[in-house]
Amino acid sequence: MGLERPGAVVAGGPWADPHRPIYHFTPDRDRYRLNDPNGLIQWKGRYHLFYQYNPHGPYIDNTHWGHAVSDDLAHWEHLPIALAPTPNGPDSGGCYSGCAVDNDGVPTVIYTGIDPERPCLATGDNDLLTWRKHPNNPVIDGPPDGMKTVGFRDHTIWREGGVWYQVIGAGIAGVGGDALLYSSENLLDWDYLGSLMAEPLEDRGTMWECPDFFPLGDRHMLLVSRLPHLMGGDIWRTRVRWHSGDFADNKFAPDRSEVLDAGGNFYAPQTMLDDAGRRLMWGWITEGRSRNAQNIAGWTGVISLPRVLDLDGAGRLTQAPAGGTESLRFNHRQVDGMDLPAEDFAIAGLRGDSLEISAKFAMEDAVTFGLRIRCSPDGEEQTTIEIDPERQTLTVDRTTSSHDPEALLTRETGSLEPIAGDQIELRVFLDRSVIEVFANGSAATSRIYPMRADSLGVSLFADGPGVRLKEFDAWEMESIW
Ligand code: DQQ
Repeated sequence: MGLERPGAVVAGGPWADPHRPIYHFTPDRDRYRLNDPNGLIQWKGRYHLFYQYNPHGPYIDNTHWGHAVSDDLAHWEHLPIALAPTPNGPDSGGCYSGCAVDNDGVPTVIYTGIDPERPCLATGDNDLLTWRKHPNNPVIDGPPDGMKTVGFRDHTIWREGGVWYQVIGAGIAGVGGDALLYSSENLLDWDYLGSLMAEPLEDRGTMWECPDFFPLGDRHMLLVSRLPHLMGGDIWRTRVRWHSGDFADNKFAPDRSEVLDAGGNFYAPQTMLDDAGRRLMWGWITEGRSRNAQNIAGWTGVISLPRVLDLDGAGRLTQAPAGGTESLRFNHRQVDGMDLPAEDFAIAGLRGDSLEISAKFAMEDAVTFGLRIRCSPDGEEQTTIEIDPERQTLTVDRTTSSHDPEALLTRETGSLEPIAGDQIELRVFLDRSVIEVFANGSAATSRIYPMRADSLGVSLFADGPGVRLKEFDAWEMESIW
């Protein structure tokens, strides 16, 4: 039984594409590209999501800021485009990534106008529906005097002691990525204060995209989407890293640094503090199929579910789903507690391409175990979420996810911390081609493109005895549209 290539399947437009998620945010268009989340802000109680957007096709060009709003972090209402390039303006080449702040009641965004890359400012009306670009744009003329850059873009802004601070991502030619710190009294006139970093990091890559800098617990956190190489005109993206450390006298001194997401498709995240005091993060879920397949599908890019960031007792950054999507659940399935047999154990009656799965395991022995999803009955296509207690890793293995030769078929591994009592709590959000996995505070985000219409099964597995399934719940998920 076979589906044809996506090109043939999507004849009815992108919503007919079987790989298009139904409960993750994507724009309401026939042809578009979405990438970074931008300008995240809770305004008058509502969550606003802006995002990098080409409303004309699935490729990066003529970048706008799309806009959507949500009350429950699950359902989104599409709003009119917020920013579009102004011909002959400082953003004529595109409105690249940036952030939003509340300037004493005036919603204000700072973004990168290109080309060249320069910070620009716009203010919104009280409903954030129309935006006015400031006549003084760009608000910073260019990189600091004498600094030769390969990149000078993306912004994070906060206010402290009545002063605004801004960090801009940079790539210093021949040196590497950096985060440049500025201050201002009015968001318009900015003074350069030097690198945010107390000491240069060892492995800086070539450019730091989308820096995000914020306090969390008693630490400061810097998220960086680091570009290591430019390959053949295309960008070879690496994983996002988090750094934690102290921030004093305008210098950040990180003493810990780790990969943010263990999967292969999470990039350019941005955070915001919500009214409840939660540090929420959204990221761009990138593609794992060929450009040709994206062009045929007509769309590219997904926004992740929101995640709550925290620090655990050992100072590790933890991520957990922010919630809201519980209202989408239907067709609840449960499996009673049991010792997992040392073989694949298909869960009868549980099938689907849009599911939430929540499972708790207790480990008596260091045996690798986990879950397989989007399984065809004969196992030709399947994706494995694997926990290795000995190596303390979380892996998404998509080497057999699809028999489409153009789909990314890799195995991605990241670190996983055990919790008290050797228990693992797994939450899996499967949304057609999107998988977001949460396990004990670690996260892994990947894309898969099964081609068979019967690749819908779910099974548990253990490589030997010694794993107890304590709880297992699964639901099918409704569309948010
Ligand atoms: N995407 C934006 C840039 C940013 C990059 C352009 C990261 O501002 O550096 O769409 O994905």
